[in-house]
Amino acid sequence: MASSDTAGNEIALERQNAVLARPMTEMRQLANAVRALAIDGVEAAKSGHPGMPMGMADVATVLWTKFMKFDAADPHWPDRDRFILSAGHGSMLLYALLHLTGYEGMSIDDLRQFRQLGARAAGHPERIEHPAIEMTTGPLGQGISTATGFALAERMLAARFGKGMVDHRTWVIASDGDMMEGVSHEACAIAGHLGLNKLTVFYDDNEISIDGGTDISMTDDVLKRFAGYGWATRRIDGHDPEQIESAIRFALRSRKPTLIACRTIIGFGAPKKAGTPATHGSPLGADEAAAAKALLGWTAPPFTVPDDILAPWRGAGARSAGAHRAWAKRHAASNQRAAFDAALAGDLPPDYTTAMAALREKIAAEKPNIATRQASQMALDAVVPVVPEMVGGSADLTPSNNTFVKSMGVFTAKDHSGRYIHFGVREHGMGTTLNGLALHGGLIPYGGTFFIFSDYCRPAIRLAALMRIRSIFVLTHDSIGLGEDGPTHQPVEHLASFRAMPNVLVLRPGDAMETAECWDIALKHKDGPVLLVLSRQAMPTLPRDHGAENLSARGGYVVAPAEGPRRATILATGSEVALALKAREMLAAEGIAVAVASVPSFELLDRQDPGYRTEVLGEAPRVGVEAAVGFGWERLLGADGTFIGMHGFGASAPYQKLFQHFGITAEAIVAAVKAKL
Ligand SMILES: Cc1ncc(C[n+]2csc(CCOP(=O)(O)OP(=O)(O)O)c2C)c(N)n1
Ligand SMILES: [Mg+2]
Repeated sequence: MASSDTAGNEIALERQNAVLARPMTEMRQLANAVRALAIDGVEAAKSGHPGMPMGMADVATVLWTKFMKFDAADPHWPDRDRFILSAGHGSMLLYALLHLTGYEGMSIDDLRQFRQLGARAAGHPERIEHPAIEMTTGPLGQGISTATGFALAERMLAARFGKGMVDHRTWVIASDGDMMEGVSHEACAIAGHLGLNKLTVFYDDNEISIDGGTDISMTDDVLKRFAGYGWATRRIDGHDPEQIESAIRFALRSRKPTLIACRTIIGFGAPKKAGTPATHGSPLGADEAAAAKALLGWTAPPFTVPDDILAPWRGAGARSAGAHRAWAKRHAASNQRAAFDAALAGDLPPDYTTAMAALREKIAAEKPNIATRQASQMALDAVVPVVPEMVGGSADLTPSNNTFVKSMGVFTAKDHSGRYIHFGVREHGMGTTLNGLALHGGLIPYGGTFFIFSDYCRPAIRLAALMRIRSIFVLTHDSIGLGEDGPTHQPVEHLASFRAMPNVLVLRPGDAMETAECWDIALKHKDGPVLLVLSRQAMPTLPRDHGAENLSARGGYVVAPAEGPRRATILATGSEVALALKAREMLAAEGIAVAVASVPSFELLDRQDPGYRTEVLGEAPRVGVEAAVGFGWERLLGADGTFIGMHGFGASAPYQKLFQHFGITAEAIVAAVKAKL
């Protein structure tokens, strides 16, 4: 802990006394209700983080009672302002605000259940627990960075549907930890570059994190840093309602995103512990809790908000009901109403079905020998023009990821009509922005990078999975098949690691038709992120049924049956399906009949009934082939299966040489099958 702690604490207590010496106002009373509930929730749970809610109560109260546009009666109102508690450890702040403003589903009993099994008031805010929790937060940096996507979504939809339908703001509370996390640098740079002026971040500049004063690890000038990104900045006393108000008015007028650094005292009100890390993540304790309430002038019993304080809070919850009604009238009268509702529902338009069918016919007729990343481009060229909700981008790899469709146009600070985003070399910021776009509603976002750099955006993918949202990741250059760029660029463990992540759909198509099918699956998958894992190198069209059925949607299927009783099954994904087919021919020449199954998705195959699975996997010995590590393949191969793939990192060479070098060849498959007979 920092040696300066005791001195820091004394200074904080002096400041605290100076604030408390000011005459009591209704605004402070309202803020004290937040503080009291935060104290009570954490004391009851005997765990949690009281410091941040107590410190930021004044800022949050001014924002929620005077400025933020929301209607507690309808958390789904599409034109509501979005509020994101990036410092998710301060969850009691959000729960208290939801309760006080009168949202259904956040009663005093819910607050009493804080942090208990099944409680809506979970340890950190979880999107699936309450509709007014815009996103799940807790991993520092994610909230502030996802906010870029929320704010971008608002601009994109306003450009499409007009100000009468879409005109709202994104508000964030972020902490020191949020500022220290790298992803905030990436995403806030994107927000500044794109001039997302309706985004406002309140930085809880309390100079405290867990290990002590922030001076032990942080000398960044946060305001200068944000000014450098193209943000407007202000520094205020976070306990002075007038300064808070004036800073918010400044943000409302700003042509840039705005950072308001709020100097606050963590644990504000606690007579001994205020201003110290002790209030960050532990209950105050009965004595300090009682003393804090006394110091704040709060006399109500625990979990009780006096009527004269609850009434103005409930008034705040209904403050925008008139604006909501006016919006509903405009919405009802709009000739774009049907399109708007369909976009918000996330449904694909009827033209989509036609476009996808035409794409299938084209592939069936042309049987192109192309890389799946190119097949992905074909799919995007076909569907993007008829699905106006689709917005996409790449982390500076557009020509490699094949993610741009000409008719999209590029979104820039000056032109909001574009649907393509140049994220720059910022994979993590891209991931969080995609998540924000998906969370906002009305858009179907995708973003591209090399599969290897999924590592650089993994926390965003994990949060998308946890939140079950529709972010699509286009991940090209999927194996040693990328060749000369070598092992730094060659994923080996990534398929296994994402297959291990709950709620993620990993799709690795093996030809152009499967790629079209995987896009179809991705676009229809509404409840979790999808990873499209695509090759750099070309591969032949598979000799399969090219009818209307999406075979990939079953996760796996028999591409080529055994001619005769099945002696073995070769299972493969992506570029390795072609190798498996070659091995099948070689074996057939020797009179050994084997089936080849393509398995574009382990997860989808897993969901099929046992009868179908047996049809695909067969009862004969199994050989699995994938240019990646075999971890997890035992689920398909069983204890007796043989896996042919990678057993370590790759190398730099032309890719044909690499497949030879690492023994991922038709000959090796033939030998493995024979060894089983
Ligand atoms: C990515 C990530 N790393 C670490 C943590 C654990 N953690 C929770 S809060 C916190 C820092 C607390 O400091 P600050 O962000 O300033 O919050 P305050 O104590 O001021 O409320 C840390 C390291 C986390 N939640 N997320
Ligand atoms: Mg802090």
